Amino acid sequence: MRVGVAKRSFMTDPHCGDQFGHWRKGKKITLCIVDGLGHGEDAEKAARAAIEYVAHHLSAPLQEIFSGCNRHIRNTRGVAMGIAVIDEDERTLSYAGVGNTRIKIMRKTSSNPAERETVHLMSDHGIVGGGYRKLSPETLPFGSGDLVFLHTDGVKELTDVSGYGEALLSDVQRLAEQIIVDWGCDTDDAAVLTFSNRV
Ligand SMILES: [Mn+2]
Repeated sequence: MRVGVAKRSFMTDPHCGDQFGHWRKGKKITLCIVDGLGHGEDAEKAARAAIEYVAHHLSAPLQEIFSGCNRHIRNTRGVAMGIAVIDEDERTLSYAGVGNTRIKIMRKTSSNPAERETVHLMSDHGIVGGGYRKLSPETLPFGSGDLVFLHTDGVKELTDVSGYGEALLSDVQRLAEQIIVDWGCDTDDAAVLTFSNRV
């Protein structure tokens, strides 16, 4: 898979409340980022419970994954969670999120394939495990050469990789590590997951 991941714990704590998962099932790729509330052991417990739930429900629609996970981890302190599902047949990316995890999509523009435009999608308010009012999944075209990254709020919202150059952008593992170095906050756990749609 063309996935890169990087994370860093607050104060180099052995426990990290930020976790991620990525899975392929047939022509569908699921990318998930989770931020357990706060940090430390209980945050990690909540985040791991959420990832495990998602891993066992990859075929379910996003609405069901979120509502099922919300019930399943209600005895934890809860998490923010974002999930992107890439459908290789349809050439689409669908996203839904609850809480303050973020997603950025960098798509090649049709007018100039050397250029990329950045698209942000919104997450809904709430806490998975603590309740949320609504979930608003969105789907958009996601073609060859497009990039996506999901990150927690331990990575600055204003993260801008447009200056990184094609060599770094095409090496998703290095890209993930560089994002943590350049845009990670020292005040919280930080995690990023990058995916490149190279075909
Ligand atoms: Mn956080």
